[in-house]
Amino acid sequence: MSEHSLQEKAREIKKQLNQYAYEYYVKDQPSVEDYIYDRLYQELVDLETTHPELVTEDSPTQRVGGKVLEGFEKVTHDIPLYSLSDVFNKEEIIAFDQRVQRLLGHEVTYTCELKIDGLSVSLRYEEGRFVLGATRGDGTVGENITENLKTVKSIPLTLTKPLTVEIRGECYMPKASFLKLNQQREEAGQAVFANPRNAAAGSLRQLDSRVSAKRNLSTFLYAAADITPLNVSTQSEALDTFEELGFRVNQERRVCQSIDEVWNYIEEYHEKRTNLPYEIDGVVIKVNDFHLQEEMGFTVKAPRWATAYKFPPEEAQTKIEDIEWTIGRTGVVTPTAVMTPVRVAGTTVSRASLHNHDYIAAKDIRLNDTVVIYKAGDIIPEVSQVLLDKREKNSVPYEAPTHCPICGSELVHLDEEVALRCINPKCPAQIKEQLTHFVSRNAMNIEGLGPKVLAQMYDKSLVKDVADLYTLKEEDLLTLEKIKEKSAQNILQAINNSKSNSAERLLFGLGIRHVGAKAAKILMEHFKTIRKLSRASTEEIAILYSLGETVADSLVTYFDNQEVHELLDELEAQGVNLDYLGKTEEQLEAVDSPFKDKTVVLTGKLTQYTRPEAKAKIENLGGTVTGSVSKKTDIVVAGEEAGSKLDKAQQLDITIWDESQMLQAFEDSEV
Ligand code: 1X8
Repeated sequence: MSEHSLQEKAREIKKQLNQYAYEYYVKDQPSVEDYIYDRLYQELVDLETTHPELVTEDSPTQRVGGKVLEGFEKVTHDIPLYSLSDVFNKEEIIAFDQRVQRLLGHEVTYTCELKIDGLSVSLRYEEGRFVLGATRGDGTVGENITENLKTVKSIPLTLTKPLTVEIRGECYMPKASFLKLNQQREEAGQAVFANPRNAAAGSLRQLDSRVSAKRNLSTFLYAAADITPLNVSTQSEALDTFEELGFRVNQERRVCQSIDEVWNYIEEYHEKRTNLPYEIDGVVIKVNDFHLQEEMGFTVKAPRWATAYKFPPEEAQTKIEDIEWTIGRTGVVTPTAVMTPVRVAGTTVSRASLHNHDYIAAKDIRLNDTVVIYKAGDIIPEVSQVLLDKREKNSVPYEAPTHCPICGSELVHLDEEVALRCINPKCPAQIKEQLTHFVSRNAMNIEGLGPKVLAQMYDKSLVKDVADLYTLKEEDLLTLEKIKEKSAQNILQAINNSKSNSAERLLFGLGIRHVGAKAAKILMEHFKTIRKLSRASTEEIAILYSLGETVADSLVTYFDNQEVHELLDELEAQGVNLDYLGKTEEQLEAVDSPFKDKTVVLTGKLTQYTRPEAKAKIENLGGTVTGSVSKKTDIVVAGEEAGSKLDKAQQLDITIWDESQMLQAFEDSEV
C-alpha cells in the first residue's frame, strides 16, 4: 500500500475508534460490542507498529499510558479554581436565595447540578488540542497530571472545534469500578481504598500513567476558566456547549425557576442518590445568567452566585459482636466484622469486611467496641471509626490469628503484602473455594454444583482436587444430601459436557493468580494448547497485547510445579480437552449469556442500574426488553416495590428474578 493510502487507512480507523469511544465513554450509549472495538484497535496497533510515523497525538493507542514521571510539575492556574460556600438545610437554602435577590433586586433562575465526589481538574486546550491537565491543588497552584488524564477515555484529546479554552470539572471513579478495584486489591493482598474519591485520587497521583490507564476513571465537566470564547450567556447553555465540544456533562442538571423548585431537586436527588452509578455528596446551585453572576461577584472565599448543598452523611452506630476470618481461593485470610444489625442508607447491615489485620490495627477495632459505619460507594458497609468513649474498660487490642482457622497451618505475609495467607495448598477451605471457581459460569460452566454440594463432596472425600470431579459416579452423588437420581444424572452430564470446553475455560478455572477470563482467552488464542503455554517464558507471555509481566510471572511460577503437571495429566487422562477450540466469528458474536434470545420485563425500582442502563446491558447480552408482561415473557426482573407486572408474572408462572439475580447474571456474562 502507498504511504498515502496507509495514512488514509490509519485516519479512517482512528476516526471510527474515536467515534465508538465517544459513544461509549461520553454518551454512555455503546453502538458496538466490545470485541468489534478490540479488533479494530488491534488493527491500528499493528499498523502503527509497522509504520510508527502514522502515530498521532489523538490516536486511541496514546491512551494506554507509558511515560513514567519522576514527580509532578507545579501548574499555576491563571484563573484560580474557586471553592463554594456550603449549606446544610432548607433554611440555609432559602437564606441563600434571599441574599441573591437582595443583591440583584429581583428573582432569578438557577441551575442545579449534582456535586460529584471526585477530584477537581482543569483541562487546557490549544486550538482544540488537549495540552495540559492539572489538579485543583489549593485552587491557585495544582499539579501537572496531563499524562494520567490522557488515559481517561471520556476526556477528548481533540475538540470538535479548534478552540483555545480551559474547561473544568470533576474526575471520579464510578462505584462499580471502585468495587471491582477493591475486590482485586483484596484478592491480591493489597490495601483497599476507603471510597471512590480516594481511589480516584490515588489513580491520578500515579507517576506511571499505565497504572492510571487501568483504573477506569470518568469525568463530568461543568465550568470554563474564561467563558468568553464560548459565546454563551448562561450556565445551562455553557453545559450544552461543553457537550457539543465533546466533553462528558452530567445529564441530571436542571434549570429551576424558583427556590422551591431547587428544594424539590435537592429532595429528589437525595432519594436517587444511592441509585446513581457514581457518588455525589450534594447539589451545586448556581445563578444561571452569567451577566448576573458577574454583577454579584465573589467574596474573599467563594462566588456569591453559587452554593453547595451538602447531603447529610449516611452513617449509623453499632457494636462489633465478633470478627470472623474466612479463607479465599488464593489462601488470603480476610476478617469480617459481625455486628448488631442496623439500618444504613436503605438496607440492614450486620457484616462488614475489615480487609486485613493492618486495617483493624490502624483503627484499633476491638471486640465489643461501638463503631460508626457507612457505605463505601454507597453500597459496601465499612467501619469508619471506633467510639472510644463507649469502649468497655476491660477491652484489649484485637490480635490477628496466627494459624488458619480451617487447617491450622501457620499464616504468613508474602512479600510486602498486608494480607495474611494460608499457604497450605491442601487447606480444605481453599480447595472448596477453588472447586467453586472451577465450576463457575465463566470457567468450566458446570451447572448443578453449588458451593454446598462441593463442600459435601470434599468432606466425604469424594473429591480432593478438580480432576476428581471427572471420576465421580452416580452412586457417589447419591450419598450427598438432597441429591436424587435425576439431579445426579444431570450433574454427571454437565461434568461430562465440560470436558469438551475450549481450553480458555479450563485455564481460567485453574484459578491462577492474575489470570482472569479475558487474559485466559488472549493466552489461549495465542498459545493454542495449555501444554505449550506451560512451557512458555515470561518474555513470550508478557509481549502479548495487554498482558503484562505480573500475569506472565504468575503463570511461569504456577507451571513451574510438578504437581500442576500431574494435575494436567490427570485431567487429560479423564478426557478433558486442553486445546483452544478457536471460536468462529459467528460464535463470538453470539454471546453466551442467560439473556440470549430471552424476552425480559423490568419492573419496580432498581438500585444499581437505571432502567435504560439495565435495558442496554440486557440487549447487549442478546436479550430483548419489553414493557409489558405476556405469555411471551421469559424473565421478569422485579426491583423494589414492584406492582402489577409482578402480580401478572406470578399468575402466568413466569420466571421472576430479583435485582441481585440480574446483577449476578450480568457478572456471569462478563468475559
Ligand atoms: C465543585 C463541584 C462542582 C460541580 C459538581 N461537582 C463538584 N464537585 C458542578 O458545578 N456541577 S462546582 C465545584 C466547585 O466550584 N468547587
